[in-house]
Amino acid sequence: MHVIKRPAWALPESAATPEALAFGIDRRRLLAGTGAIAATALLPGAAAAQRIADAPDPTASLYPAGRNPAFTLDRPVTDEQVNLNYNNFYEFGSSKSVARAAQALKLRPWTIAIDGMVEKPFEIGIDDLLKQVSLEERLYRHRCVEAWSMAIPWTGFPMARLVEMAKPLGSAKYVRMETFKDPSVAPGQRQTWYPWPYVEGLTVAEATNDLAFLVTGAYGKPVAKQMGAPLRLAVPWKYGFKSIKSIVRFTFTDKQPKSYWEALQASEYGFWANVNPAVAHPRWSQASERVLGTDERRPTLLFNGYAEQVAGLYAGMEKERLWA
Ligand SMILES: Nc1nc2c(c(=O)[nH]1)N[C@H]1C(S)=C(S)[C@@H](COP(=O)(O)O)O[C@H]1N2
Ligand SMILES: [Mo]
Repeated sequence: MHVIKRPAWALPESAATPEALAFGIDRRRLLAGTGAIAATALLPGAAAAQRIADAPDPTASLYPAGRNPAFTLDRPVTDEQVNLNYNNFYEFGSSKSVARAAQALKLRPWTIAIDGMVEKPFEIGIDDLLKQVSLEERLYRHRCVEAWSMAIPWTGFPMARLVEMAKPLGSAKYVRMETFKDPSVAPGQRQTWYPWPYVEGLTVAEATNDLAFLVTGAYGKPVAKQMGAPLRLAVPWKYGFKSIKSIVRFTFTDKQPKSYWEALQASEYGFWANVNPAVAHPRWSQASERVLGTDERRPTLLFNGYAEQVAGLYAGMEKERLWA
């Protein structure tokens, strides 16, 4: 048998995946990278999905938006092709190769409900929402709990702006967010043992922190379906699973929301899920990360390098389970 000696952090990728919980993954396709994707994109199914789902995007002229220079990176932006072809989006399958399946998602009409403990619940279409906010580009790091990372030029608007529009009551402490649910377009949602729809949550204090960003675009254009179009979250100081995709509902509540991964495996995934290299996941170290699109492995930083902006949110909470 061929045995490779590795340093302790160099776990086989299969050990470091939440989906390794119970389900098989097609690692070969994942590792084959963009070449394999280019080949699969030629399959007739992909072309058909494109034709059915794609009307011209009415917001295309909003891109590229000006870059906010306050958000800088300590590493190069990840190649767009890497980001477009290596995705976590369980609605479309549990492998990283969901780009093609995700093209079946229909982006218009796209209605977002804002409800719960707010002055007056309402619904708003994505295009009307976009008329009420101003878009900017921010360079953010992204650290998946599986110990890989990327750096992305997101376009969007501060989540604080949405909270302001929602007018939450003083008693609302959390924002619960929900992804669309439509098993007719999302084959993963036909797997009824998963707790659909995908749910995530933040405290209102976290949601109004300047770093919490609602994403509508990436790489200078509307965000791709497989990356969570038409509206996703980016909370870069938390593990990637907090950054919920394709959001249709924001509910203000005084009850801590139970997120999708927590519902599946509470012993491994909690509510706070802040990045901390010193606290290992029960099945692997979080000390370092594999930088996608490179051969590099980097040490992971506390709060993914954003401690200065967010550490204050957790003052006096030492007894809470702050790290996933
Ligand atoms: N609705 C939904 N949102 C989701 C997920 C998902 O499976 N479904 N996966 C999460 C995880 S684990 C990560 S790492 C990021 C991946 O985003 P990306 O594919 O754009 O890199 O999306 C997050 N948001
Ligand atoms: Mo993730």
